[in-house]
Amino acid sequence: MISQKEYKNRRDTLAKKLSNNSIGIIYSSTYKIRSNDTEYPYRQDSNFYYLTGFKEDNSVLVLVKTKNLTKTILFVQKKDEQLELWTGKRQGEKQAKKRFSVDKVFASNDLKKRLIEYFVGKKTLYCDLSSKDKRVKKVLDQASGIKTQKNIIHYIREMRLVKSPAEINLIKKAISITRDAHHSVMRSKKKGKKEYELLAQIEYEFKSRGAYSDAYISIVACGNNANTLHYIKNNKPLIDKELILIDAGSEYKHYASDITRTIPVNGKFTKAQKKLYNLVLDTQLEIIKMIKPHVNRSELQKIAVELLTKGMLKLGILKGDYKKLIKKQKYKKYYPHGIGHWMGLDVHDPAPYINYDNNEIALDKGMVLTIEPGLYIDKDDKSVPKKYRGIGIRIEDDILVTKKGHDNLSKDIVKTVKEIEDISFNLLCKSKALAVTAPQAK
Ligand SMILES: [Mn+2]
Repeated sequence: MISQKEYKNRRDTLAKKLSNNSIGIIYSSTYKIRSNDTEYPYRQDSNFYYLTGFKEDNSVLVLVKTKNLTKTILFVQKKDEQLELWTGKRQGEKQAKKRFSVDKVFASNDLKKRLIEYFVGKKTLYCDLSSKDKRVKKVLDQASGIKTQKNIIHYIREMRLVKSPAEINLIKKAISITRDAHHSVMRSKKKGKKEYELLAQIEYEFKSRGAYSDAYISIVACGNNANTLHYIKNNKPLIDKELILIDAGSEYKHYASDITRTIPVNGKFTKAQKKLYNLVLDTQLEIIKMIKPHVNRSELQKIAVELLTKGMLKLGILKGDYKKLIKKQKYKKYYPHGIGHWMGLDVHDPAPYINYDNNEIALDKGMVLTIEPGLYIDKDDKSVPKKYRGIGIRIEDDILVTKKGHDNLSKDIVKTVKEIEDISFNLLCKSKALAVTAPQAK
């Protein structure tokens, strides 16, 4: 749980970054249409949620800063018995004022009228200038008298880089739910099923353990399908003796987890699969070992590239001179993506990677990132020994940077060849760390 005090502190921190005589406006997200008049499930905007903890749509946070005094105003949907009958209870102004420690709460309908008053004498308007939201365009028109416009999202993203203990707890909870889902799939019989049946199982495990949603569209990719990096069709049969790449993470109270495991359909790796798998795993373990404050993400990528290239040379996947292969980026055909990304309220957390001087932001205590090396060998790649073709492997964990090093938050999700084979044949049931916890309501 994130306390109201923490949300207030965040608003105070943001207000300090704004110039005097300015106004900042942050909108909730809107419903997105799926087809005709049905919508996708509502998900609050991460920046708005970060500053308020308020879940309702059609709401707006306004910061009015005069000299060194900032007033925070939340605009919420009015109570409406008739509409609430259809769409559920709303907080309304009174309740919201009690629960959320902002200075004032007004009805969203009054926003335009109130802004006229707030805009008087203001020199800077802070808004999400990169947004395509119609409401942002409208407010920019209304504020045409304000000289300077700045993107408020930059300031919020900076704040989101380092996670608080309360945020880390929610991420840990999301990961523990994800762990149980991956373990459940590892334990179950997969031969004869379709990819989407495993997806259904994962979604069932997420929801029955209190994660309302997944953090992104899960990938369940058997065999060569794993070589499509964002494979989300998930509709092919699971074929005996092939591997399944499963990239799936739950979202818990708006916080993401992002985990990939690659497991055999029949529970046992072939010799060739094992060799490729261990190359990716050894690389991942080496990279995780390097994580501590002051290390750059680009250093992690550099070492990953070196280790994977060396390994691929050994297996005969790449041929030639090691230095030339690195220089010519020959690894890119088989390892085309980055080593990882920030994670938090969004699975790809939009916190910055470079600072204002264009220098890379080094790792520091409280940052959370994924480490996810992979190797993808297309089934038709004739330059590679036949036994390795049609195999795609990625192994991904979520890592917290600590004062002296790191904490792999997903360390108890099984990962070695032996562990995966053992859990597949139910040989790991007794281990406490691996026990699937009983489903819980919330
Ligand atoms: Mn990821």
